[in-house]
Amino acid sequence: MFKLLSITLLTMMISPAWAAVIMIGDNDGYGAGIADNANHPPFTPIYDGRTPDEVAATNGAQYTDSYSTAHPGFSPQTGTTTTFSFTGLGSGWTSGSMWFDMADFQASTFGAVTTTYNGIAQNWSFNDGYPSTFVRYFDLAPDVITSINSLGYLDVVIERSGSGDFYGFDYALLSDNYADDTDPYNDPTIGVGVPEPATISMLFLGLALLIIKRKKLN
Ligand SMILES: [Ca+2]
Ligand SMILES: [Ca+2]
Ligand SMILES: [Ca+2]
Repeated sequence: MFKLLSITLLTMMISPAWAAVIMIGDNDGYGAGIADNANHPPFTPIYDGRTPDEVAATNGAQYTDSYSTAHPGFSPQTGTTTTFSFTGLGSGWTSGSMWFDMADFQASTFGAVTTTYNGIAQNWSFNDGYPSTFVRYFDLAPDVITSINSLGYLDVVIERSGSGDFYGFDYALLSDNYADDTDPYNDPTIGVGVPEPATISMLFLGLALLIIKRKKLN
């Protein structure tokens, strides 16, 4: 019994299951408390509501809470890309889904961005209009799951050489479940997340106590 419990605890500790949700950006309403799935006050042509941490980030959080600063200039910028990098994903993925809290995508008016997940083309021809925020949800296709397992990461690359659209992100989020929440109006970041270090410490403490107890019984 103790062995079983110990194995269970060990499995919980090494399993990526609780790291199932990774969020880039902090969902603070574009740095200005702007609501999801709503009209927002007009952004200035180059809006920058980033915190110093977000400005310094290298995982894509530097592209949140900004509007057109991710792609500087007022016309299509060949070669400028926005990359959200989800790293340390391991190789045990069997399903996955993503959310993007985005603002003001206008593909028909200004041209669609070219977006890839680990180099695999995605259709990002969104027409949410202006001034509109929208939380969008996707299941990941099997080829994307395969690429995560072979690379151990997921790079979402958004390239604007064919688009003059200005847009923004509040966050990008990756889960290792399909259909974790198919309701785009239900904030997926509520009630989920990576456990605090204290939780991990408690698990180690629990395992240690079990081992000690078992030794006493032997
Ligand atoms: Ca939001
Ligand atoms: Ca923020
Ligand atoms: Ca736009």
